[in-house]
Amino acid sequence: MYRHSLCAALCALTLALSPALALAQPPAATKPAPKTAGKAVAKKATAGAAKTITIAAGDTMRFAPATIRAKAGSQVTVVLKSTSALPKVAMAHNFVLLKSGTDVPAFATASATARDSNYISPKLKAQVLAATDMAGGGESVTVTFTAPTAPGKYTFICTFPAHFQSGMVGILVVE
Ligand SMILES: [Cu+2]
Repeated sequence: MYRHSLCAALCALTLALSPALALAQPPAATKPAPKTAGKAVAKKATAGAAKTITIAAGDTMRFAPATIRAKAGSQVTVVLKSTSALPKVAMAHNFVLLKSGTDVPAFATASATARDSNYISPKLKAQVLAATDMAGGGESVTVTFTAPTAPGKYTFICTFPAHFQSGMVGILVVE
């Protein structure tokens, strides 16, 4: 009786474990998969410094958010989305990040009339760290750049005529 019940118990145990055993031993073909996944994760982690920041701007002529952050020397992608309901000729926005020490009002004034060069003053373009094209309502424009290596606050503006003067300005905090 004892033997019989022991056998029954063992058999039941074996039966209960067999699916688990089968699962614990994946077919050889699937073995490399976790390795590949591990590598992909490692790559992503290395490129983890890259950061995408989405900024919206509409007819109120404000960047939302107006303060963005990045690690010094990191890769940053800024996506500027215009939510304007007006025609592009009347309301377009860009993102222009300027070197520290730039005379921002002078840059904005000179660039507002530089329509042929995408509203970036050719004379002052050396002050630009990164700039997108102009985005009309419903459009998105993107720029990828390396954040300055010196921590600090960097100004970005929209150079569409009168927008900076209306308050379309923001700060990139490099930390
Ligand atoms: Cu604008």
